Amino acid sequence: ANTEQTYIMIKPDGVQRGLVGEIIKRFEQKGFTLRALELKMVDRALAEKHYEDLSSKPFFAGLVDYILSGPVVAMVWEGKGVVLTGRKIIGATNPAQSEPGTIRGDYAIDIGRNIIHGSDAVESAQKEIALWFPSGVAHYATALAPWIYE
Ligand code: YYY
Ligand code: MG
Repeated sequence: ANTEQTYIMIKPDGVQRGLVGEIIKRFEQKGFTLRALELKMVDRALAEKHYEDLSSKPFFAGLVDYILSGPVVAMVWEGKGVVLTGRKIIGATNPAQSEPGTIRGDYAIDIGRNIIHGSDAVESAQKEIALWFPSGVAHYATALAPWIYE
C-alpha cells in the first residue's frame, strides 16, 4: 500500500557534514511523505537497542560510540515501496561498493562513517519506528497524492 513506512536516520557524520538538507531533499523529491522528524542526542541504551542484532559483531562497540558522537536526525518516511526504495536511495552498506547517485555513493568513503541508516525490511521498519517514535507519527492528508500515485 501507499502507507508503507520506513525509519531513516542521518547519523552524526551526516549532520556534522551539513548533509541534512540534501538527504531530506532526495526523499522529498522522490515523492515520499515525511511523517516524523527529530534532531536528538541518542543515549547508549537506545543506540544498543537499535543495533541489538549486531551486538556480537566486532564493530558493535565502535558503531554505538559513533552513533553517540553527536546528534542524529531521526525520521519516518512513507510511501509505496519506501523500505526497499529507501535502501536504494541510500546505497550499499560499504560506501566503497555504493553506486554513484546513492547517498553513500556520493558522500561517504568508510563503512564506519556511512552517513545514514535505513530500515532493511517492513518488519524491522515497524520495530524501529516504535523504538524511535514511541508516541507515534504525524497523520495528515497530502494534496499531491493523485499526482504521485496512479
Ligand atoms: O543496514 P546497513 O546500515 O546498510 O548495514 P548493517 O549490516 O545493518 O550494519 C549497520 C551498520 O554497522 C552499518 O551501516 C555500518 C556498520 N558496519 C560496520 O561498521 N562494519 C561492518 N563490517 C558492517 C557494518
Ligand atoms: Mg541494517
